[in-house]
Amino acid sequence: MTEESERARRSECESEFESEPTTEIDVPESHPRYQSLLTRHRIEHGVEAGITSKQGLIAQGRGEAFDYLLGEETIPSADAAERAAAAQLLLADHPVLSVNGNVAALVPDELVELADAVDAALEVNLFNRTEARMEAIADHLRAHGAEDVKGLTADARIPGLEHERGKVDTDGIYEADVVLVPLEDGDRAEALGEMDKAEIVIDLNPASRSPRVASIPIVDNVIRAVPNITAHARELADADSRTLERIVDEFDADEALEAAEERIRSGEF
Ligand code: PTJ
Repeated sequence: MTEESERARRSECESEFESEPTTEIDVPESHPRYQSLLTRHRIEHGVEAGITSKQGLIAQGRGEAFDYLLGEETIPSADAAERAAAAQLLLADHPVLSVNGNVAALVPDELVELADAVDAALEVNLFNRTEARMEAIADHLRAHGAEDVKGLTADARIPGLEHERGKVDTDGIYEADVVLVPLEDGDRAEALGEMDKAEIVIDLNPASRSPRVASIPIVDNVIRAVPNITAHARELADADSRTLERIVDEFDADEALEAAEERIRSGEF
């Protein structure tokens, strides 16, 4: 396939992706696996549209297994983490939401809404970075209402990170004081921590390195976590900074990770 025909194929898939309601799958909403099938459907379309990497399919499968064991619901410790994340984002001077190929396919509207609620920037940052995917994701976010999408300039590097995730924008992740990182691979989470940034990580696996190094680990599906952080942020919009700081200080990251692991191991819902 020539580069031109590949571009035409992707553009066809992308417009199909935009025009097709993401809830339109061939199973009724009453199906017990409806949410999980809808998520798969979105990821599959993300790959076809050149947004999600093929590795994103594997990551989704890993996530699904943990979500199944968590009961596919936001457990109380995750809700507390989502509230602390909202408070931390509202307190930030320069918050940035990092976007990869999985979250762009799964929660584009919800990311734009969260960015709006906490006045954060959106920055595309990919592990499997190609210019075509960077542009496809930025276009996709704009089609979902994002006004300013960062990540394409890539004029700064995260110190100590050799791979493509180290490429960031100076006025984005590089200068951010708080970064929300949904679905990460670990290395960058550690490197961002070393830059003294407060880091909020969403990952369904509580044993994964990225939630373990996060200031606020959220063990929940991005599909539930992102809109719930927005709901908390809207509810806390008029809170004063002392109240927000108290919410952040009272959150205990180790306790939240232990509670999630306990839920997964015990299987008690
Ligand atoms: O788009 P790119 O190029 O930046 O690549 C993104 C992926 C996700 C492919 C890349 O970061 C990767 O390979 O990640 P890993 O190492 O597979 O880790 C993904 C983590 O996210 C795993 O711990 C999964 O359990 C978790 N996960 C998967 N789906 C979800 C999830 N966590 C929350 N919500 C999900 N829907």
